[in-house]
This record gives sequence, C-alpha cells and structure tokens, in this order.
Amino acid sequence: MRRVSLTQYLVEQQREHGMIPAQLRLLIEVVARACKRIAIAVNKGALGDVLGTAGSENVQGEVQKKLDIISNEVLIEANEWGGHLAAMASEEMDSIHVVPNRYPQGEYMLLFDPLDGSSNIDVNVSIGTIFSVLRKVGHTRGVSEDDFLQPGKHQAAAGYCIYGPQTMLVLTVGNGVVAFTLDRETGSWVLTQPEIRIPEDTKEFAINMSNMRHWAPPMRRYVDECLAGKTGPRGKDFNMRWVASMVTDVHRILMRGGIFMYPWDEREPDKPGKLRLLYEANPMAFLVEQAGGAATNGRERILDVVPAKLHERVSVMLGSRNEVERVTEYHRNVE
Ligand code: AHM
Ligand code: MG
Repeated sequence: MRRVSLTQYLVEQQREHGMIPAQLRLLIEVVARACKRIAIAVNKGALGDVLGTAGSENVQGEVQKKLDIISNEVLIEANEWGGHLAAMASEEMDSIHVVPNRYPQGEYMLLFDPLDGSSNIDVNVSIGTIFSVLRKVGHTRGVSEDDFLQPGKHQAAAGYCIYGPQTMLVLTVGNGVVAFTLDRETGSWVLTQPEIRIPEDTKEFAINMSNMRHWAPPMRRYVDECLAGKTGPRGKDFNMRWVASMVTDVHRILMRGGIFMYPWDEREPDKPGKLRLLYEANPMAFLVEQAGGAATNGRERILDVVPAKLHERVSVMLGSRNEVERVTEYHRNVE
C-alpha cells in the first residue's frame, strides 16, 4: 500500500486541487507538529507531572488543568514565528494573541481549544485538540478581535487531533475529510482514511442525559422518541454514547455515524449552550458537513452563525443528516 504522509497529502492538494496556498500548508504542518508534542505530554501522564489542576481559571471561569495550559503554550510557541499567522485565539486566553512584531505577519488566523475534554484528563479517557483556520479579510495592517468574528463558512481549514489509543489527526481543507494516524516509531502522520463519510441515518445518539429535565420541549421530545424504541414513533431501538470529550464523541460519529447534541439549558437561560462557537462548534461543523453530515444550533446552520464575540457559546446538534434535520425541525416547529 502506498504510504502517504501529511506533507505529501498537503502538497498534492495544493498541486492538484489548488486548495492549499503555501502559508496554509505550513500552518497545518506546524499545528500537526504541535499536536505531536501535546500527545507526548498527554502520554506521560503522572510521570511528566502534567495531571491535575493548575490553580487558575480561564475567561469563562472554568478551572484550568495543567495540560490546558501546557497545550496552549505549545500551540502558541510553535505557531508564532513561522510568518503564516496574523494572530491566534484560544478557549484558554481572554483575548487574542497577536504575532509579536519581531516576526513577520501572515494572513491567517488560528483558533483553538488546546485541550478539549479536560474533565477526562485525570481519568485517562480520550481527549483532543480542536483547531480552526480563518483568513484575515481585507489588507489593512494589524489585526483585531473583530477580524475573528466571521461565520464558520469562511473557515479555510479545520480539524482535531485525538489523543486516544491511537493519536490521530482529522482534517478538512474544504475538500472532504481525511484522517492520519501518528506512527510513533517514525514520528510521521500517515494517511489512514482518505475519505470519511457520515451515514445519513443512525440509531445512536450522544447527549448528557443527566440534564434532560432542564432542556427545552423540542429537545426532550427528540430524545423521548429515541428512548421509546421499536414500539415508539421512531420504530427502532436507539443506542446511547457519551464520552464527555467532544473530540471523541464527534470522532465516533465521523467513524460510524450518530448524532451529537449539546443543547440550551434552562438553568442558564441567557447562554445559548455550553460549547464555544469559534473553537468547538465551527471546526466540528465544517468537518461534519464535509463528511456529508449536518450541523445546526437547532434553528440555523452553525456555519452561518455570525459571532458577536470571541468566546460566544452556541447550541450544537451535529452528525447524521436525517437525524439533525429531524431535531432541527422539532425546534423550528415551536417558534
Ligand atoms: P472543555 O473544553 O472545557 O473540555 O469543555 C467542553 C466539553 C466537551 O468536550 C464535551 O462535549 C462537554 O464539555 C462535556 O460536558 P459535560 O461535562 O456536561 O458532559
Ligand atoms: Mg472544549
């Protein structure tokens, strides 16, 4: 079998499909290299003194784990000097990180959740790094937070690295979704899935069921109907999975189908949801759509949502197309 590396894949995308300008290629390679370093830290666990909390909070008031901070630093250090970026934004930083003056400024902007699923770090369950790439619009000098407030449909690339039994990089540059597996012996990313597709139908849903009593009626209706099984309105039995690492739950959906939901909750009525639009929902929605699935916030396509602020939150329903359309329909019907 021909062994295709990440570099080779990117060069071929650039050559054959004109999908990847040189700066973007460099950016993706640098992110992939940073993820290798994060994978090494994750794998060391207690031996590397990387477990536990760091004793600080992020801008959303969440307790930061040591690995949240380490991963954030690794991504910044790896990316700031290459000349491909104008600025970065992260779930773990209050405001944007502009590339320092001593380095050349590029035209891309990188957004990331450096270590998603942090509640799973200390229990040795799969976690990941999610990233999204935007291009700076216009050619004015400098970069500000406003430059980041673009709808997800303008992403130039998106992906995640999953630190599980295998370390894998799942990527889209707008030409389908591919996955690479890290070969630990050679240190290279090897293309192992050249065309990921999500089946349109599924019998598997992923949601944190413990919040059910706090959801809006359309959300409860959808899950109630799944739970009713063969004799209910859906006429089939559903299975449920919830890892509580978005990367891992979405990875399963990309591998075998399913629907993932993190809906609005009445306990925080002014917050549209828990997950972040720019660092989590947009990159995952881009991947899922590129694999033939769908992603909405219960009303509109996630990739059409225009963010008003950097750390904006959103409801998320994504995965197998027919299920996402159904639950979205239930929400629209009550308007
Ligand atoms: P994090 O970015 O702080 O790790 O939080 C996001 C995570 C997602 O990975 C996951 O889908 C969700 O939070 C789990 O939430 P819950 O703890 O309610 O199950
Ligand atoms: Mg996260």
